[in-house]
Parts: sequence; structure tokens; C-alpha cells
Amino acid sequence: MLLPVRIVDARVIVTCPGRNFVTLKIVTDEGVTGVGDATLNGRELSVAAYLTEHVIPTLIGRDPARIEDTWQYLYRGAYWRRGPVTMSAIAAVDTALWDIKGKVAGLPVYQLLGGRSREGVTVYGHANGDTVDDVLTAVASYVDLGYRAIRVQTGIPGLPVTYGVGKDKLFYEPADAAIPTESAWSTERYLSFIPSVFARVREEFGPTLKLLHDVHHRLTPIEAARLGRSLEPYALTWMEDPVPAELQEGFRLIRQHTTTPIAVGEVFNTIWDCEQLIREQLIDYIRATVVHAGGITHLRRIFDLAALHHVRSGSHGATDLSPVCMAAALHLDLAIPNFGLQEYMRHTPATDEVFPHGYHFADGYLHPSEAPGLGVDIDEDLAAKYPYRPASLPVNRLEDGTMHNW
Ligand code: CS2
Ligand code: MG
Repeated sequence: MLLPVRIVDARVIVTCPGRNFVTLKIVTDEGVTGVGDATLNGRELSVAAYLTEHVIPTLIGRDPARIEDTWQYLYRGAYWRRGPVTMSAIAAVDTALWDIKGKVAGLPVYQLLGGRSREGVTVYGHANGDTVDDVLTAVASYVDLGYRAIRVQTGIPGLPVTYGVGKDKLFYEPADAAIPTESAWSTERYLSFIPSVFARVREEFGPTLKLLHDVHHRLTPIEAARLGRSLEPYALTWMEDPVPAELQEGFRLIRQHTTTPIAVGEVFNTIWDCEQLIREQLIDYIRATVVHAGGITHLRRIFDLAALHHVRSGSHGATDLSPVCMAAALHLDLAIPNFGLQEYMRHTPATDEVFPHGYHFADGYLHPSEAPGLGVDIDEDLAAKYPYRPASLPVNRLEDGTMHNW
């Protein structure tokens, strides 16, 4: 009788090639390894400790092939369910076990998820600038790179800084200090300015380029309804995170007033965070990610629920999700029937060196690796050269000092 394979080692690797990443590596007694992203921007060490102290001891001796049972064990066994720390830790284990399963089967993970449903994964990049002219230049550069969809973020006249406008044109990292930096916000300035930005972009680039915009949780439902209506002439693919999404029914009010599509979900951690939004078709794209929503196993469940309600995927893919998460996301993106878009904020060369991977960009698509498993790894020797550096996301206040949403 064949003895079942066992997990014999699992370790957390924290590295900072320009920004912090947390990676879980699992090793079987056959010497097969799998990796999972466990990065939670600004709270990296919380997930690292959760894995090291509370998860890894329970993994040693388990059968790595039992992905679902391990997921259920870690979810139900935690007692304290849900939340970004717990679900990022579970995600890392789940992702690493899918990597192992693919390697053992000799197949890229997308083949285990039902095979290709498309030739490539359409991605969107981030065009941003302090001024509208800078934005137009940035959009042109992404068009030249071959992107078929482009997110547009701009500075707001009268506000010194605002979300989404980076110092660098290709890379954007908001976690910029150990103690949160503070920025000021004015909804009035924002709502009165944004429509003119998209009017200029449409005038310059025509009516069919897919354009997106991230509101980043900063409005109330009625303000978001006003924004959505004011953007209707510019036919956005989506406006993202218009309001904080704890109150899922709040989106009914936005829906009553505007046809601008809505994308929400990068901060969601389980299907329960979005079940009402999806069931009532209050959103058009669900942006949950592999690393923050419980891994491939759980994210597939979310996408399958979304498919029943005309909702498509639009997974988060910012620089603070490692190439391990991006690699895993691409296998799901390639296989699911209701794929929408994949965010692709490029990683820096230093990050790509620490995380060698086989996915590649061509003609506006990302193509996952054909290697068995996820097609990504972590160079632990190189990772060790980049020690953790405390970094927090900014906070945001209204002009009168009231705490707001960043
Ligand atoms: C943003 C992110 O990419 C996005 O849509 O919302 O940049 C987000 O601000 C960061 O991932 C937070 O760490
Ligand atoms: Mg966002």
C-alpha cells in the first residue's frame, strides 16, 4: 500500500525588495515545494506571526493533497473566522498546496481548474499624473505598451496629494512610512473635477478604450451616485470602491441613480463580504484576490457565485500583492467563465528577481506559465538580503481634520 505523502516543513519568508512581502513555502517528504503569498500591506508581520505560531505547527504531517480539508480545518478550526489576517494566512497555505498539486500532477494549475477559457488574461495598468496633461501623457504610454484597459487617477486642484498619483510613472507604492503619513481630502473639489478629466481623456483617445477609475472608498452612496451619473458620458468600464463596503445594501442607492458599472472587493476576505452585493447585482465586477480572500479554493467559490448573477471578476493586482499572488491569479483568470479584467501594476525589477516567474505580458494580455504548478518561486538567498522594513499605509482626513477613508 502506498504511504500518503506528508508535509515535512513549512516556513515563512519575509523580504523587502523595495516593499515588504510575506511568502509561505511548504515542503513535502517527496521534496516537492509550493509557495503562497501572505502579504497584507502594512500588516505583514501579523500574518507572518499567524502562520508561524498558529498554522505551521498544524501543517506538519498533513497530506498536502487534501487541499479542501486543510482549508476547512484552518477556517473552521480558527474559531475566530474571517478577517484579513486569518484569510491571508489561509490563502497562503491554499495557494502553496495548489502549487504542489500542480507539480505532482505535472500540470499548470489552470489545467486543474478546468483548462483554458480564453487565450490570454486582459490586464489593466495605472495611468496617473498630477495634472490632466500628465495623465494624458501617462495614458498614451500605456497605450504604447499595448494595454487594452487603463485606470486613470489624477491630482485634485487644491489638494497637495491624493490617492493613486505616484512619484514614479510605472511603479506605485502607497505604504510610504513606518508611521502613517496624512493626506487631506475634499469631496467637493474631487466631484467637481473628475468629470473634466475623463472628458479630456475621451477627447484624446476616443470612445472605445477601456477606462477605469478608483474612488478608493471615499464617497457616500449619494455622492457616488452623483459621480457615476456625471461619468456616464465617458462610458467607464468601472468606478471602483465608490463607498466603504461594510454596508452592502448601501449600493442599492448608487444603483438607483447611475449606469456606471461598479467594481468592489479588494479588501474582501470571504464570500460573506460580497454575497449580498453579488446576489442583488449591486456590483458588476468582484475584485477579491487570491491572497486576501482565502486562496484559489475560496476565490473560485466567489467567482462561481458571481457567475450566477452576471458579475465578472476584476481581481486586485497592486504592487503589494507579490508575484506569487499574481501567478496564482492568472491561473484562475484563465480558467473561469466569468473573467472580467485583471489589475496588473508591474513589480520592480528587484521584486521580479526575488520572485522568478514564468508569466509574461504580451499584446495587452498576461499569460501564465505553462510549468507544472503556479510557475513562480522565491529565491530565498536573495530574499534574505532584503530585511523587513516597517511601512504603513497613509491615513486621510477631511480639510477640517475629520478622519476619512484613505
Ligand atoms: C488600489 C491599491 O490597486 C488598487 O486598486 O486600491 O493600490 C490599494 O490602495 C493598495 O493595494 C493598498 O495596499
Ligand atoms: Mg482599488
